[in-house]
Amino acid sequence: MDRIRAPAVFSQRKRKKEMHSPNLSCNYEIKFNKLVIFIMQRKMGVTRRTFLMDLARRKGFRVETELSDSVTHIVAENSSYLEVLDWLRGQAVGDISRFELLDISWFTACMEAGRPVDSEMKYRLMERDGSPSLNTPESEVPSFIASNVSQYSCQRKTTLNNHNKKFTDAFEIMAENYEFKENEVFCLEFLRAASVLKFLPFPVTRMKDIQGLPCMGVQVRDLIEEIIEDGESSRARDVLNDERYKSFKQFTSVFGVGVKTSEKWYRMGLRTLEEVKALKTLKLSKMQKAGFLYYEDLVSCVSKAEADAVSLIVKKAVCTFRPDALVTITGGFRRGKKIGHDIDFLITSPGPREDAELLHKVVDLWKKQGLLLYCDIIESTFVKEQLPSRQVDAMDNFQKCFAILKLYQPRAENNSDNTSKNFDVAEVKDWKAIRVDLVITPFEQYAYALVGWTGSRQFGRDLRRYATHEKKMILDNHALYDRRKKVFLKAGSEEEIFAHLGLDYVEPWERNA
Ligand code: DCT
Ligand code: MG
Repeated sequence: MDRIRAPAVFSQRKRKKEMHSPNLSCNYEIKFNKLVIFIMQRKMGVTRRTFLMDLARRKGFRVETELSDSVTHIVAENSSYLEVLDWLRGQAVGDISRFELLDISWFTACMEAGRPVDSEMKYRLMERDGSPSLNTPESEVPSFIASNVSQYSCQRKTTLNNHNKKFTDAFEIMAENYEFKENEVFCLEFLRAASVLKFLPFPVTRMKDIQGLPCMGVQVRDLIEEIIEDGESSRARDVLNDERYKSFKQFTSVFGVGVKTSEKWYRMGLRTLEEVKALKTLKLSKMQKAGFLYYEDLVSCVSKAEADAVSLIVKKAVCTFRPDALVTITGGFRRGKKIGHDIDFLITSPGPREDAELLHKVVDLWKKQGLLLYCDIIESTFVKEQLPSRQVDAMDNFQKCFAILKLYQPRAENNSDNTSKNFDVAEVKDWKAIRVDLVITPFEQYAYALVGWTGSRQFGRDLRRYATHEKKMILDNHALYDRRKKVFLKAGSEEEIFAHLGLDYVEPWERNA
């Protein structure tokens, strides 16, 4: 329904606009008479479409605002052949076969050339992608159509089977460097590109393989080209050798140290963690002190087996006080990862209100049991009926606890005749410090919290972006708000949330965007 309605709404608005700015469509000389272009607004938006239409007109192309009888070429972005057909059928334009259906990459090539380029196979929207990579396993070819890949990772199913690690690793280094420089735009550009390549069902071996894919900006393409040609990226290598990057990487590896603190330390002339530790006058927060104290344990990743063991500890403690509580492991482990930097848990119990004391009771129990190495409880700041946050990376308002737990590790079986070595055994540290996040959610917000805390971060960002830009809704870890209808949409399961957004359900292990 929306698909059909959107262009009509647009054309009215557009008509009004054109009345006030006549040269937008009329005043350029038409150089190329043989083709008449129509650009679909679907998945493109009004602003970009207006810009592209004007660009083409300035270059002498004939571009129609409406889908008139004279149109010969239809250009679509991020849309598959079937989606375009579906839309066309709703337009009642008669014989559809008279149109050339083309991807935006054809249009871009025309603009670059300053003249119409042949509508070769690679630009045409077809039921099947005509130019799969040579390396593409046969079985995976039919399901992959470049122009079908959505710019939103919540419309892509991304498992942990990454065929393009050498590219995505380089992108993530670049993104991290931009994060350290607090350049969010470039950081996100590389994270989005990494996410698209993680989704590809084949390894990229030539530039043609990325044709038609979203999120492939100039910087990204340069890096891909370099890696294809040289096997690695000199720009990513330069970042790895950069003094500032190296210091920030070390500093932020400490629990409680973020970009702001790293910046401060770097400006003070500090470069390594040894230098930070040696500076006895430096004021550290309670969190950072714990970060240094358990540094070795915390930088070594948490395994799935350790996550399962901690899960038992958490469930046991929570159920001591609330036997009906639901404790769910979220984060990377719920997405099927075998290692993580921490373990994330969501805790809820049926009933109209959450139990604000539960977290305190659990933590006190661990203190008594000698299992709690560090804990910072943040109380809930959620206000009933508050609109979801529009900030894509905003922290949610749940009551939560950032903790470090002591996980006793099964000691390797010693020989039974080892009694004389009791002294040595006592010296051996038989536990590991593990970072644990506990989040308490009211029962009716649980599904939203689960989607948010399952991640990946990129998947969550894109879900929120999709809700805002495609659905006029606002999504956060607490709720989904429909701005048109001015109502909160309730959901008792993750499936219902995807359905509210009009999205196919994506399983947790397919959210590794
Ligand atoms: N998250 C969130 N709000 C926060 C922090 C995190 O919604 N304030 C979401 C994003 C991903 C998920 O929770 C888990 O976060 P992390 O533990 O940082 O990520 P991860 O995917 O579990 O990765 P890792 O294996 O490194 O822990
Ligand atoms: Mg995690």
